[in-house]
Amino acid sequence: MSTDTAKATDKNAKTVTFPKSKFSWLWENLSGMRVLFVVCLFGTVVYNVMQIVVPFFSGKLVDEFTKLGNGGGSGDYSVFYRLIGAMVGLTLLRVLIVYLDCMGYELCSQSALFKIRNYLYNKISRQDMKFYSTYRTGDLMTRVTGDLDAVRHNIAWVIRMIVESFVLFFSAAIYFVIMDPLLAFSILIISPLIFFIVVKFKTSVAPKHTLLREKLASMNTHAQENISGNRVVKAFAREDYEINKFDNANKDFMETNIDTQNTWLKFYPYIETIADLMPIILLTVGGIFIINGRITMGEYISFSMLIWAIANPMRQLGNIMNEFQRFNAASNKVMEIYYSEAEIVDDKDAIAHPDRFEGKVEFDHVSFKYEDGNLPVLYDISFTANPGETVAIIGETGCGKTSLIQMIPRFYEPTAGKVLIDGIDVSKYKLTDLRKNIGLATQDVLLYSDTIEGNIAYGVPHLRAEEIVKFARYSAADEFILKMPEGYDTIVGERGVGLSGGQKQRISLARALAIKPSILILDDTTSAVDMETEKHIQHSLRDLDFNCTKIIIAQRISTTKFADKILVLKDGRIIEEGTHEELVNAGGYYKDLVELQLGDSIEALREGGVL
Ligand code: DUT
Ligand code: MG
Repeated sequence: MSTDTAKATDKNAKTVTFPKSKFSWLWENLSGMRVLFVVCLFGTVVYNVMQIVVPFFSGKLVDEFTKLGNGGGSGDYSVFYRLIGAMVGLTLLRVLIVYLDCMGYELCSQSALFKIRNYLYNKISRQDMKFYSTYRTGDLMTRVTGDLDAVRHNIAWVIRMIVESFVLFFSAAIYFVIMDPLLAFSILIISPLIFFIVVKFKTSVAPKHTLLREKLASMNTHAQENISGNRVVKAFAREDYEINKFDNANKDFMETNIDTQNTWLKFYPYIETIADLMPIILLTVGGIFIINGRITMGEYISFSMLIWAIANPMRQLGNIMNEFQRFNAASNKVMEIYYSEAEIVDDKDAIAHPDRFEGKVEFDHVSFKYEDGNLPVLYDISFTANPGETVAIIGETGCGKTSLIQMIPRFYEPTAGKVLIDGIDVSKYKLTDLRKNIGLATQDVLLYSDTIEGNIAYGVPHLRAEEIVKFARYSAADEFILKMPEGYDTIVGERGVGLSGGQKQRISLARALAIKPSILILDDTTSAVDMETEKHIQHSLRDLDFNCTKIIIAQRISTTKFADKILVLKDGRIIEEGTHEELVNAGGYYKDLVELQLGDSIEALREGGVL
């Protein structure tokens, strides 16, 4: 990790570079709490130095006690009591400092957690389509929960432990050196060995933490996909398969967890042996020094009471290193999102357009290819939808219809050519102004776990009740909504569970209409409604009480029939363009489609005994 940039290597060995090192990133997010954090660090130094002082007093106490015991010749009871008082006082003060210190760290870490989590959520919400097709939901959820908690833990515990270990070790070492350099030297000479072992441990455990983090994300993704896709699971009676899949992911995670924790066990015996050697050296060398009269009994007791302050930080190093590597792996994941930038953003001098658009939509030689796709999806598309016109797009599945309309609100950008609204390239408008003017009913409907009213008014939160009803009528939804137990106040379940496909489509249409868009885009929005309802919707769309250009993707001739212009798309190219009559007369793909669909209807009527 360099000082100004931090590099992270993910499982695909792709190196991600962040603009800041991990610690300056943490520092940035401790804003408002920095003074408290520094005070806490200082507190950690203080209470650990105090730990060293207690054995010092104990040593003095023993020496005083010995003098008193030897007939009290040179001993002084007042010194003795003062020493006891100082020890008790110091211990109580230390406990108080530790208590306040822990609270301080907790406060700092929670504040940073809150800040980063909000920032991440904001970042994720403002990302573009490419981001959402790159990251899986379960993985993103892991980043804002588990990973972020490892970051919090680093502030609240790991940093404290690092400071604690260093302060304890070095203050005890300094104390030892001052008391008796030779004895200190004979004990400390073996300590560098521990650092070698810990560095080796770090190298071996770091990739395991990265792997562990991946396994956790994978397990969460399994769970999330299984829960949100439960209807499919049930439909195919694949519960056992899904349970098994999760079981494997869970087992995989557990095994990686055990393996990671066991890594320390390989190093632990060496550390423990070295740490245990220290009291033995003290006993031997110290014993000889007492006999020689080089040190007093009290000094020996101070040494032996302090030997833990040298040995324990060494034992702790493994634990700290483990937690630090966990933080390392987790923070890479968090920082990746934290520093991610949406590619589709406002231009430097984006045009503000708070008012309605006239509604002229032009495609000017637009070609498009998904970044991860091999072949272009759209080739040289040019057409114009004039204000108030209805343009219908029809074509076989996978021919590029959805991809085409997604370029109007700039969900994706053309690889060549331009999309213009009112003569201006869509990339020049401010994104919010552009999107607020476009009403979109997507192909796969997503409703929120909210009331029907709340769902319809999603784009205009303070929409009046009668307006909501009006838009529901436009989309032929009013009737079935009124039949529901609580009418417009009925809460729809997650993703609209509890409604039929056609009902969901109609609410989604009402939601798109409610913003009174200057451009309305409907992506197969009436595919699941019956012919009669569709007719009603077509009728309403022609008689909207606001001006609106409509771009309608449809599979049915009944929908395209009244359009001002029909575009027939095939393999990403416009192969036919014109009105219903023109295209029928032209005798191409569209005419075949008309015959096919009418043929089907006639067939259906025959079968029904009507003909
Ligand atoms: N495609 C991608 N990545 C995506 C979405 C689609 O590579 O994220 C491909 C699949 C398909 C082509 O682009 O081969 C066109 O897809 P689109 O969704 O535009 O097709 P459609 O005309 O809307 O099909 P449907 O009628 O099934 O909705
Ligand atoms: Mg589509």
